[in-house]
Amino acid sequence: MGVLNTTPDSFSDGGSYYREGALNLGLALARAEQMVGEGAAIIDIGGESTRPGAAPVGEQEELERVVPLVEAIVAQLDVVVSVDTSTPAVITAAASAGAGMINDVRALERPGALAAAAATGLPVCLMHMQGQPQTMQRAPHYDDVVGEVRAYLQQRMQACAAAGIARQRILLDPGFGFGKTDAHNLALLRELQSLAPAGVPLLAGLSRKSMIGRLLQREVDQRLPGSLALALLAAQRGVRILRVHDVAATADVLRCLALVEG
Ligand code: 8Y7
Repeated sequence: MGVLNTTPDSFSDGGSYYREGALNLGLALARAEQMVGEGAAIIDIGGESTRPGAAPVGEQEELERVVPLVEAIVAQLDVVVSVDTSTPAVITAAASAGAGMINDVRALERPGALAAAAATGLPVCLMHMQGQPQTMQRAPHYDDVVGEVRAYLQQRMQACAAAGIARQRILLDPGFGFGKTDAHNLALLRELQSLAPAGVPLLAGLSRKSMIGRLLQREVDQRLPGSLALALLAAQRGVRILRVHDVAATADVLRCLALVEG
């Protein structure tokens, strides 16, 4: 899964596709096409920055960022478009525009999101987050991070089942860096295999994250080796979809793994 950030303030590629204050569809589409050529099977589009401390975005602005780009990618490229959103109106509009998956860092907890996602019939990724993006990294605390994340994901799967979202449509994600210290992230990485019930695929986002910055003392443009190492570890521990910025490099790593494992 290649990340295509349409927000002007993303930590890694913020504003790359903006010209004179407006999202440039051609630039964003070219980047999506490049990632598909490098091996991405899914393109994840987000219109609301979820990085720590990010300002919330209005529904109309999120719709205006996301919908035209979903339409353009679906029309031009043979790839599944995932929409990173928590907003019911965006879930509905993205599905109408041809999106193939919903990626919600709030695990469909916003009022109306479960019903909106159920009505689309699309697969959904449920991610764990402690707290809210503005404050989640202030003092994350768990008694048992692995047990609590596993229980939360289980509980959200049950909420989905009650709303009519079948288990076959669900992906789970521990949410690295979302209300977690480095120790929490490392514990979750060690125990990845135990987080999802059998048959429910795991998705993980580790690419360029600040935990790599802190653990290795690397600025955001120096985090590729750390990102690749964690991608490989995650894949070996059963993660089926990796959300990454560096598609070509990650694809090489996964190809090596596949060759060794036969
Ligand atoms: C994740 C994510 C982000 C992640 C899923 C970043 C939108 C922050 N991270 N979605 N989104 N999992 N499912 O560092 O880890 O890219 S945004």
